[in-house]
Amino acid sequence: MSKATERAAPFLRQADDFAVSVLEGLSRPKKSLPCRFFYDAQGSALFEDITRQPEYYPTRVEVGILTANAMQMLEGALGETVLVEFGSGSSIKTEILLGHMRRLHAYVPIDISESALIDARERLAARFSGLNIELLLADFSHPIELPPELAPRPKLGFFPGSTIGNFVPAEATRLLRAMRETLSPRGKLIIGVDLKKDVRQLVAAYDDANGVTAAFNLNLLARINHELDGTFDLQAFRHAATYEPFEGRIEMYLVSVKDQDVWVAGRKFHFRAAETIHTESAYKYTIEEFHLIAQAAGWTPLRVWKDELNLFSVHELVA
Ligand code: AVJ
Repeated sequence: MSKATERAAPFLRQADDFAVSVLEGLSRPKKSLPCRFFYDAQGSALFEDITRQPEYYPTRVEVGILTANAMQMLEGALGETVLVEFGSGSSIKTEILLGHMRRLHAYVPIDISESALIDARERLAARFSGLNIELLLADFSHPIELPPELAPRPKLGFFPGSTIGNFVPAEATRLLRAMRETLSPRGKLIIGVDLKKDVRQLVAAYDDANGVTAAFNLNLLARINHELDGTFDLQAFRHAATYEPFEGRIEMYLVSVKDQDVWVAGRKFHFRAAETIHTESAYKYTIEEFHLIAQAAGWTPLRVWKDELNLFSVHELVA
């Protein structure tokens, strides 16, 4: 394989994954699209804008919990500790932890996006000169073998943002089991989990008055138009967010406002009026419910930190 093709491989793989997954998801009787595809450049910018909306409490509340409790969370993190972040540096949250880790052997962000890893390294190297940053291009939903010189060291995993909520409980358990294998032996995990609360507050967080979440959701159709020659009319779909109390999750949809045909990559898809495309689930847990998930994955929950309104939680798990 030529050097150029070798370099292009991860991107070609991702492009192929996008095309196959979109065509498969739109072919289902109940159409759906994987939420991981939200985060093209425009989607990532829109998500940053969502975190600034008054209704979207998770980010600012989690930042508050991390800021108030980082010293406790990092107790015992010795000079030989390796900080492993699942997902490339989540910017301010990672910086809060790194700012309290005077001595750290290495910071290892793991992501399937090479560009996100490179951005993370540039951003953090500028702020933390001398920090040993080792990028790992990998899919952390499977156990990852860390480099031999890191593996035997104490490892502190970091998985903020309640991204665990995007997985159905059985998948969340599988993901947490993979993380435990990656971090073992001598592994701990600091993980953010959004808590169950008043339904109106939950729904408002996924349907902000300024319409930024609506734009974030609709951007997925714009991405399909750009990358797969799609013909979605973004005026003919609308954003919807509901809370499913039995499942304990927010569900986001794009709703077709009329009968219409849409072409994607040369394939025709029919949408009936009011037909939906499921684009994301965000599970909300009680502390006890999340502990059951973590224990099913072989973790032992130790401490939990919450905000004073019990909106969000950060858990310490030990392998
Ligand atoms: C980045 C996955 C944690 O589920 O709350 C925000 C994504 N979706 N608003 C979440 C999201 C709609 C967010 N995560």
